Amino acid sequence: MLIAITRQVSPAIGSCELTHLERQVIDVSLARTQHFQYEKGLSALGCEVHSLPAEPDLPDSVFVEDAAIVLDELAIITRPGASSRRPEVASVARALEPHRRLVYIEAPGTVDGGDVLRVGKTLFMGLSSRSNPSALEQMQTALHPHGYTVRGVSVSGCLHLKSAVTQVAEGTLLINPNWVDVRTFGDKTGGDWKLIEVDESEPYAGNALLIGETVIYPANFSRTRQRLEVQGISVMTVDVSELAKAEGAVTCCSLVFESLRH
Ligand code: CIR
Repeated sequence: MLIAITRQVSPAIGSCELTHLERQVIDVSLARTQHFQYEKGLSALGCEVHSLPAEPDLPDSVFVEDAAIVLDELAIITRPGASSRRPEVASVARALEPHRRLVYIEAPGTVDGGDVLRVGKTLFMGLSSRSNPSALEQMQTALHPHGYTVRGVSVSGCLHLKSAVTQVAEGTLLINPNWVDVRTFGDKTGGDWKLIEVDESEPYAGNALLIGETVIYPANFSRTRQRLEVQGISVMTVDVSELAKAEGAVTCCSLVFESLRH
């Protein structure tokens, strides 16, 4: 069974961190409605949704993805790059504790979960304004014994690696070639990953959340969505326009993992 940890939208979301976007007014009530629809999408795809209560003092806390990286063997509790976001991790760690052994990233390491793309036993980690080589090294040390390879990847023009590239099907990645070097993903043992590029007019369209064989995907990227559907990928759209104003997208709002408890 899949578990999805989410967190309700903070009433303070209007004071979120912003790196590449101009601040716009966020309609908190609409953001909550959209977030609820997103949670319904997760449930419809078979996830048991564990929704944490809103954190009134933590504007970005709806973006739970950044607080942890959950693998079958353990969960890495991150040390987010933005200091305003560091208090978010304690409650996420508590929520994960019944499910996984926890390993903490220590200072001076910083990493946001949004920078970590897992494809099979390889983790690509964006070396962004949020995630640094010390955290990369700590991840390598923690994960190597479990057979994972952790590779640093340069990203530019976007907040996180997963703003630029995400997995949309077995062996297939959706990618914005202007934000990350496509050659990084050109080789894998046993053959290449198939790459689908976002439509040029939709630079933010690279973030999709794969659950089973369906992707949860923002409603406003119709051109890129067509590219996915032409490849036979099943797409469930959700309107996340208010969360997008906070520089968040669909992967950011959940931590999805297999329940190992019976
Ligand atoms: C931030 O700047 O940290 C938030 N406003 C947005 C975080 C989005 N998270 C993600 O893409 N994983």
